[in-house]
Amino acid sequence: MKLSIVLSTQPAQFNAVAFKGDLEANARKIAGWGYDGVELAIRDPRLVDGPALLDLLARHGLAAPAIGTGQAWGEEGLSYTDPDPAVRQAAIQRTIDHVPLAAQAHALIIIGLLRGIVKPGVSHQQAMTWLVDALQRACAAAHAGGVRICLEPINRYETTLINTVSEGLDLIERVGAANLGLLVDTFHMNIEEPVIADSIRAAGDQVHHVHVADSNRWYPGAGHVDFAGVLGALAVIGYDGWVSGEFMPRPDPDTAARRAIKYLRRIEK
Ligand code: LER
Ligand code: MN
Repeated sequence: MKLSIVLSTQPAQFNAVAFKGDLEANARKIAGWGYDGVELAIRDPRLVDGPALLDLLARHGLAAPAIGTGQAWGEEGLSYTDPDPAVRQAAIQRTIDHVPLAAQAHALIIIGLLRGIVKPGVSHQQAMTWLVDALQRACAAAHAGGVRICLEPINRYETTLINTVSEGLDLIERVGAANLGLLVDTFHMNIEEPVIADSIRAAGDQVHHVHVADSNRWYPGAGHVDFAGVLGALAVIGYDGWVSGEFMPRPDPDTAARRAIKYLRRIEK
């Protein structure tokens, strides 16, 4: 199992990111604990020196399998489903801006909360139409760079647009882009899926990336998610992608990261 953990390239409000701040120090620690890579959380790729960042990670033997985009929603309010067309366009453009670094890093681009929420005065149907259109345009741009995009079902308390794996699979079909897949996150699945392992098996080869956090969004092993069942289902579908830790920095970032990898390495056997 290739294990990564979320690393933000800048300060961020999102609470399930354990590592932000000094990149060099964080990369050294993360590599030292045995992680194979980092999932980069990047608000605006135009503000990041991509080659220098990848060079820094390479010096620590770390891959960058995915780029998270949610900070553009959390910090700037960009989304695919905002009633203002300029905001929707900016969200699509922001996704396209991630493509060069994603191509260089061989990373997936994650669409989590950048899809947005159903804003007051907008129907769910209208928001879905905007979402499909945005994903089609983003996927076309990513395809030109050989990059895949993955859409993350997110629990009902954060958005009402695509909460479940089944809704995610329907959306992928509607978008019709070969480079669009799913990111499954065990925290969201614990809230929305009847049986997490069954949903992973149902998604099959559409699972392109995995986020792990326990039921309480602490590190795996701190709650009641059946991670042996999750890893078993990933093995059944022949998943050979990355498993990425996205959990709260509790009791502190270093302890959470160390306990997560220790636990996951123990149960993968
Ligand atoms: C992001 O990966 C996530 O899981 C969401 O809760 C917030 O974007
Ligand atoms: Mn997630």
